[in-house]
Amino acid sequence: MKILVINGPNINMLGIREPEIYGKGTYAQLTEEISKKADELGVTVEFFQSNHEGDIVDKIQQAYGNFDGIIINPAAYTHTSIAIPDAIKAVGLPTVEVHISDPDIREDFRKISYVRPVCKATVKGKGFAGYTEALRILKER
Ligand code: CA2
Repeated sequence: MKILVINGPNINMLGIREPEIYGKGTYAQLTEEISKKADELGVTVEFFQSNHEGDIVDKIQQAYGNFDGIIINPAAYTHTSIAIPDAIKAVGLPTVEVHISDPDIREDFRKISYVRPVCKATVKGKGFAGYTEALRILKER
């Protein structure tokens, strides 16, 4: 089973600021943690992080026929992008939305997720562990 793990804008800056919201871990530590869990579950993972909406759309399209599922934290694009959920719908791959924090208990503008309706599940507010939970969800399907 091959899973594509996509992270959106500024996730590469984790650990540098706002540790009270996102924790102290860096993006490198995040990918390490996910890789370990993936090995345990016998799942192959590939990581992609971009600050550019169109690049994320391209990557989702390229996943068609090459991956069995997608884990995505679209970061700020969660609350603004229509192109990302359209791409997820277009490829038809089972997708789990992950957020490190819980956007629903933060500013009002974070309460809208355009991605949520096209995802099999949303895991939020569980820190880095949310990604490993998403792996389990996709594995169990
Ligand atoms: O909680 C999440 O995972 C978010 O997707 C993170 C996004 C935010 O825009 C979403 O509303 C919720 C932000 C990504 C990282 O932003 C940083 C901000 C300061 C320092 C480092 C990273």
